[in-house]
Amino acid sequence: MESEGGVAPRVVAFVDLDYFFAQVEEIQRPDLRDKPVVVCVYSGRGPTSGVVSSANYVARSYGVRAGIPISRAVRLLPPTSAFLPVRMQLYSEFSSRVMTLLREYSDRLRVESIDEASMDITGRVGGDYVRAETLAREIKERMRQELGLKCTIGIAPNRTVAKIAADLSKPDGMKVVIPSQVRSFLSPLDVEKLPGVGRKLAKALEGLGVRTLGQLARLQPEALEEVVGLKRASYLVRAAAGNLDEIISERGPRKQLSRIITLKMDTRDVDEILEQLKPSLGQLIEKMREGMTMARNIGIYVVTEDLQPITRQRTISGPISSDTCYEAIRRMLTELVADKPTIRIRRAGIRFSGFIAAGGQQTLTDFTADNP
Ligand code: DCP
Ligand code: CA
Ligand code: CA
Repeated sequence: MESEGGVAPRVVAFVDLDYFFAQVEEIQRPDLRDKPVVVCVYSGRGPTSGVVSSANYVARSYGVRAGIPISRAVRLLPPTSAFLPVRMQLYSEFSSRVMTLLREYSDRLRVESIDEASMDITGRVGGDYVRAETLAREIKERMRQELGLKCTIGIAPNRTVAKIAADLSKPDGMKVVIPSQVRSFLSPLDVEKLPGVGRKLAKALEGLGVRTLGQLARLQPEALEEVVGLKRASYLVRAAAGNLDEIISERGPRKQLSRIITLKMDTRDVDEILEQLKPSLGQLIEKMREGMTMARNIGIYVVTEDLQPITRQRTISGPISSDTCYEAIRRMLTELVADKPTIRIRRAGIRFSGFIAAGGQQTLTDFTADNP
């Protein structure tokens, strides 16, 4: 299949597992299958405090969604519904098996998150979109047979379009967008369908009269410069036109995630430091959620007024929440200033490490969030 330039378009498949955590729970307990199933991150504060992590489609028909408070899900759902605590270890093992299966079909595979992967299958199917569709059917069949999992697959000339195609075809779906149909496929879609365009940006675009990807694609990047900067603007315009040609690069699991700040003044006041670190902690936890990874270790990194670096670390023994992390950081800082009576701290940081690989190569058996 040749395009005008004489360069054969690539063939990219994007695989997203349906209602992943809840689906794995259904596989473990077939009696749950026709009931609302809600997988929850309990904060431990009260019997229903915390948020919903994943809901099966029965639960969604009652208005339950990932991210809503558990207490709200309890009010929305009938009493026969199953509320289950997250079991990251289990999902991580399923994810690994999925990625191993997908790797068999890929020239290159990129693990995007615990339940998503993009695959360059150009060579594998000889650039042929009909063969790509057959391959996708085979993947779906084997996932079902060997793992009991349903998934949705989008196929397109690039990763972004393949992801959008998958997003629009959930659950248990499949959508092939051949190169000549990319523009017409994207054009009528709402700008928010583009990965990375949230409510806020969509509102700003609406202010410029841009609601659809077709309108965005026709914009000069300069018109968006004020809103998002020129670099992001030209990225968005190209993405909306279906012209991004991102290389699907394999990448290993993340090793660490950290943020460091310079304090407003040198201090040894733990509460003051914690107050200033709070936004960084929120950002780090958000990042882990986005990547669907979980850390086993949390550490602090401080630089003293005479520029000495000091680190401390501990293992997180329980589900990660901002409360548990905040407490761990408080304890480490309190011990540190107690150990060093003259210390004054100039910079302070937080570091997460020891990530559970989402579909990666290692198996971790000592992650404790699963244990009640
Ligand atoms: N997840 C979470 N909290 C969120 C969003 C997701 O803990 N706010 C977890 C649970 C999900 C998994 O990540 O099962 C994958 O996220 P998806 O957004 O792909 O959601 P699902 O797989 O649950 O549903 P869908 O069928 O819509 O893909
Ligand atoms: Ca999913
Ligand atoms: Ca997903």
